[in-house]
Amino acid sequence: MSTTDIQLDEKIKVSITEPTRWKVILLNDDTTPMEFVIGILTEIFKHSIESARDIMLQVHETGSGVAGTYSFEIAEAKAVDATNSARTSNYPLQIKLEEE
Ligand code: TYC
Repeated sequence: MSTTDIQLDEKIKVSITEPTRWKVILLNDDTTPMEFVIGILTEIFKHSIESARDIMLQVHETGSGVAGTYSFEIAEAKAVDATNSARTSNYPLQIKLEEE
């Protein structure tokens, strides 16, 4: 028995694309308390109190603001967590995902 080495003369083209990132966007409403939104931003989106307050005020004053940017799976999980938390407290907080 003998083994034979075969030389393959092929070029393999590898193309890698970066996975797209998704923005988690908070929308303003008239009911959800400011302190509750700050809590969502610190607990789920891991912002400092100062940064959470800035984002909350941006949403309050302009209608929307970015809580964070993540892979789709993480963005979706955080949006679901935040929405569940709001619904548990009967707040109408709306969140949307937007591709960067
Ligand atoms: N506008 C709300 C209020 O005055 C506060 C608020 C901020 C609500 C951000 C939602 O995503 C939001 N209580």
